[in-house]
Amino acid sequence: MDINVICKLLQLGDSVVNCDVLHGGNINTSYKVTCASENGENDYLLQRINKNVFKNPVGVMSNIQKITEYINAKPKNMGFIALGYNTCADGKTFVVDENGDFWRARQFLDCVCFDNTDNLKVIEQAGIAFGEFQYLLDGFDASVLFESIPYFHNTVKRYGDLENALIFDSYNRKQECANEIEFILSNKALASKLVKGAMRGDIPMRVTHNDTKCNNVVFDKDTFEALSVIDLDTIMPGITAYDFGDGARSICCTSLEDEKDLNKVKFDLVKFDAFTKGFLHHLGSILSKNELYSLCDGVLIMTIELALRFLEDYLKGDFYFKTRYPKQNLYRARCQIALAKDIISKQKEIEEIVFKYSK
Ligand code: GN1
Ligand code: MG
Repeated sequence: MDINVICKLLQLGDSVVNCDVLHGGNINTSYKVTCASENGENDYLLQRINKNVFKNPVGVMSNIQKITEYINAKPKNMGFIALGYNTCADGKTFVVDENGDFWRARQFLDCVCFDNTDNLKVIEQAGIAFGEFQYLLDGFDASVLFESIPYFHNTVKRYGDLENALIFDSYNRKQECANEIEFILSNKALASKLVKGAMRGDIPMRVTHNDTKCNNVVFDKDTFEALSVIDLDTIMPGITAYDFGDGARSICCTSLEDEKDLNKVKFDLVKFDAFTKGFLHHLGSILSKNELYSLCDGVLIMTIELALRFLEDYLKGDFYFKTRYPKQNLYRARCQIALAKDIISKQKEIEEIVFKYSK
């Protein structure tokens, strides 16, 4: 099925005037399409869902629909919106092509996104966006959601997967990563702390975004105020520390995710202060003491988890994350490890900042 037909089925317009590939996410394939109809031209974000990663795209789209309807039905909170997808004539929010690929589209916002930023206002706004998202979902019945990627942040399962990859070493890459493997394996007990706390019931389950990196927030291009969080594919039951930790490791890092000069990779406490202030702005008032402590652990654990995921993907021949050049996953893993080491040296300050902003 060509793009013209897909856009028509998604009711974006009569014809496609322009189509550009967007490079941003590591998972789905995204395009900016301009479609013409009798009302003029409109821009949309058109995406092909990665079916290798999302085995149940219908479940993913159903989760997104439920969540966005729930948030948008609430009295507007700081102008925050949840972005839903366009519907076809049959009411579905996706089209399936002859290859079994799922396509979806939504309005293309005239806004800005950052892979990385030093602007503290933007960072606080990113914290507000992710915190607010979870705050607005407090009370949502998580049992109606599909698990879009089972065991996504389950570090116990992820260590098992890494250990299997090490046994097979199918691409003969193990030796080259000896130091990285050693660091990750030596942190196994610590990295399992959140999952075990959740399993014991010490940390409550909520509805979490689960992919809170910097470029999954969109900002007003003039005021830099957060407009919305995007990339809602991984919304699932989870614990707050996943979102807080993943956001902190992404947003408070001083470098890009595949920086080669590891001396440039640091955890910036000034950025962390701004991010935490935003994240806990409303959410802080509903979190328990255990949850607040878990946030501090989350920063380190989510960093180690992502290092493990990049490394495992490298060992398995780069089948999961999109890569733009050879060894990118290895560089990504090294970068997260350098960040984790810096986070370990700043644990005390991290705790002080979290408790400063908890009410
Ligand atoms: C992926 O799709 P994107 O680029 O926003 C990944 C996240 C990782 C991130 C690292 C579904 O996010 O878990 O933290 O790359 N998403 C999925 O850059 O695996
Ligand atoms: Mg993304």
